Formats: sequence, C-alpha cells, structure tokens
Amino acid sequence: MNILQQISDQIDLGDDEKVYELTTTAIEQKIPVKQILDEGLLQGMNIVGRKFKEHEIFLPEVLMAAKAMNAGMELVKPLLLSGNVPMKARVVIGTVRGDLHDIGKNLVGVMLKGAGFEIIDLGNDVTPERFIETAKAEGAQFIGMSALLTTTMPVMKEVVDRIRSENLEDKIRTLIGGAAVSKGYAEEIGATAYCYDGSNAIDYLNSVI
Ligand code: B1M
Repeated sequence: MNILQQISDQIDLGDDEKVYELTTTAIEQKIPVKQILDEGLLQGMNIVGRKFKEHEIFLPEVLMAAKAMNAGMELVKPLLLSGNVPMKARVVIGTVRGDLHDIGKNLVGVMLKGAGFEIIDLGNDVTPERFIETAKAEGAQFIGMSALLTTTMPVMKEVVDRIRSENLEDKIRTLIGGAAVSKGYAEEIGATAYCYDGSNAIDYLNSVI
C-alpha cells in the first residue's frame, strides 16, 4: 500500500507511533512535504472528521487521531520552516475564545512562518482583548483567527467590531479561517479576508504587503 495512504490510515486508527514512523520513512523517501501533508496527514484527519460527524467514532478516538496527527506534524514542521526567508510582516494568530481546536491553526502558523512572516501564536481559547492588545503591543499588522465551532465564530465579530471602534482598521487587518467559517461570513462581519487554508493565507498576505 502507498505510504501516504498508510499514514492516513494510521491517523484514522489513532496510532501516533506508527504515524511518526511512516512519516519519517516518507521524508526519507524524499516525498515532497506538501504531498505528505495533503495526501497523508490531512487526508487522515478528513476521514476522522467525517466519521465523527456520522457518529461512527466518538471523542476519545478523535483525541487519539489528533495526537497521531501532531506526531506527524512534529516531523513535517521543520521542513516547512526551512529556507531562511526574510521577515515580511508580523501576524498574531490564535483560536478564538471557547474553542480548543488548534491543529489547523498550528499548521497555518507554521506555513506562514515558513513563508517569511513573523508569527505570534497565542494558542487557543483567545479572548478578543488578548488578540487586540497583543497586536497593538507587538506592532502586528495582521490578526489571524481560527474557529472550528459554529458557537465560537461570533468571537471573530467581536474582534472586528472592536478594531473598528478603536479606529485601528488601517493598522490591523483581520484574517479568518477554520472549518466553521466561510468567505460569506468574513464579508458579513467585515473581516478583511477569509483564508481557506495555509497556502491561501500566504497568497493573501503576499498580495497585500
Ligand atoms: Co471537534 N468538532 N469538538 N474536536 N473536531 C469539529 C470541529 C466538528 C466539525 C466535528 C463534527 O461534528 N463533524 C464539530 C463542530 C460542529 C459545529 O460547530 N458545527 C466539533 C465538535 C462539536 C466538538 C466538541 C463540541 C465535541 C464535544 O465535546 N461534544 C468539542 C469542542 C471543544 C472545544 O473546542 N471547546 C470538540 C473537541 C475536539 C477534540 C479536542 C477532540 C479535537 C481537537 C484537538 C485539537 O485541535 N488539539 C477535535 C477534532 C480533531 C475535530 C475534527 C474531527 C478535526 C479538526 C481538525 O483538526 N482538522 C473536526 C471535524 C472537521 O473539521 N471536519 C471537529 C484538521 C485541520 C488541519 O483542519 O482545523 O479545519 P482545520 O484547519 C484547516 C482549515 O480550516 C484552515 O487551514 C487548515 C489547514 O488546511 N484554517 C485556517 C484553520 N484555521 C485557520 C486560520 C486562518 C486561515 C486558515 O487564518 C488565520
């Protein structure tokens, strides 16, 4: 069986040691890192997401899959970061208040860093105040927010509204992403941009800086 298919299967089975081992082999075989990510690791998480939605699996299995995904990400991360690109702009990123999903946010952060952006990662469960105060204190030009839950996406609007009420729109732009949100939602709340994934976020940032 194709090694990327095996990585995906082992994420689905939640076996972090196997994912680590197989990802190491895939890297040694010089399979492009983007392909390992898309066709192995992310493919596995997509299957897990579908099964969770259809109640075929439950939270403990999802947690094991997330752990397995992180085991692979640890190996892929340095490869995404290699290349010594000069710093282009400073971006504060985080998952919004009440939301603990951080796999996608971490991935986007690593990809942006690899593309030459300075990333200040506030982690998950980040309040609007913390996003804005950090961006002001660090002189960041962008705030990138992630939300995976329909119940937490309104926190993004709180950040956008607050930036507007403090007249900071020209200084701090807002990017949103994550499975719960869409381009339409970004337009509805007045966020500067919706980014589908890490590559999309890089393209957007490169186009505006
Ligand atoms: Co939960 N979860 N989860 N979960 N979880 C979802 C999101 C859900 C869609 C599953 C489902 O029902 N189908 C569902 C949300 C439904 C909804 O809101 N409508 C859900 C739920 C309900 C919950 C709980 C409420 C379950 C419960 O307790 N009953 C609970 C909430 C906890 C909380 O946050 N308060 C919960 C918990 C968890 C775990 C802790 C077990 C675990 C998270 C572990 C972790 O992150 N450390 C987890 C997981 C793993 C998932 C699924 C299965 C996978 C998410 C993931 O990591 N995907 C997810 C199902 C799904 O999304 N289909 C699900 C891989 C990741 C690389 O993709 O995060 O989408 P993603 O990131 C992508 C893009 O979205 C984008 O780029 C990334 C790379 O392509 N992106 C950005 C993300 N952020 C971006 C920011 C940007 C730009 C792009 O700019 C700044």
